[in-house]
Amino acid sequence: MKTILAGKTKEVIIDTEGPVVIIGESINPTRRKRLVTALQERCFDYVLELAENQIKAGADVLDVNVGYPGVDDVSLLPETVRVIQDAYDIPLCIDSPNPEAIEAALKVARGKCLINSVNGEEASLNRLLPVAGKYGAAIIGLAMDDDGITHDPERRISIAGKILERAVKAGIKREDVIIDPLAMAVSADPVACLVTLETIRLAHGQLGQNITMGASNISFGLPGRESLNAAFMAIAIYNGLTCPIANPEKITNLIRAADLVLNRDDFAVRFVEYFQSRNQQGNSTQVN
Ligand code: THG
Repeated sequence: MKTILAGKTKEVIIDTEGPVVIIGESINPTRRKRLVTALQERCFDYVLELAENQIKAGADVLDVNVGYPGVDDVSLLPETVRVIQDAYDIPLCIDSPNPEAIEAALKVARGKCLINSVNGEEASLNRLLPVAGKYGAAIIGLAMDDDGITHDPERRISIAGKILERAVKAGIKREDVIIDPLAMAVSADPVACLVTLETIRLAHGQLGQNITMGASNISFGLPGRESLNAAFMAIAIYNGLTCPIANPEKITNLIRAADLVLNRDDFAVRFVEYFQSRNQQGNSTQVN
């Protein structure tokens, strides 16, 4: 199954059987004080720097989140979207808990965006599915609902299935629903990663949809975050994760390797090209 996103002109294909598509996470003010200050001052140079660094590192899509306490995201989210798309031809993942901000951003965005996110709560489905239909956007469906977050992978799958069914009823194509199994900090819950991994396996096998998640969430509060994220990422990809929201500056090496290991990179063409161009950029110490 293929989900197609687009920037001004550039298309990105997320294929359940294909190589991993990276959604860059860094345009997100959570724990990034400098971005909060820049956004408060409407100084977008830093946003563009984050965009460029992620694209250079292998991001195929950019997550755009401008949430900080007191923000007027109904005006700031579309403004940020416009600034990024004026500079880069890349599809965007519009990340906000505020449906009004999402709609305002979709109004100005070019191409085909990904809405981040819809969940199984009635209010969310009723508010956002028509918006997705109207603007022709794909959606991320979070596996949680009015009862909150369950630890049971089967129940997460039934919530994902409900979102899928409701989306299709609202006129959204099945392939335009990307499932988020929910990734949470393993420091707070020892089974958090296992529950997510099992949900991914079931979502891939039973629903057949593309699968995303905020992959760096799992390592909050721990040292060695890169190693932890890498271990989790590799297993998740094997189980069916196809388009993680992650930091490409840290995880692209592992993702290119995982695609090769899983026979999604014939004759290692993409792997070799990636590491050769990294070496030419002077990053040889990092990649050997
Ligand atoms: N699902 C969906 N969307 C999401 C999330 C999800 N959006 C937000 C979040 N979760 C995913 N995005 C991030 C962004 C940054 C970090 C984690 C998740 C992060 N940043 C580092 C930190 O906080 O220390 C700082 C940057 C870095 O390490 O480079 O961890 O679950 N659908």
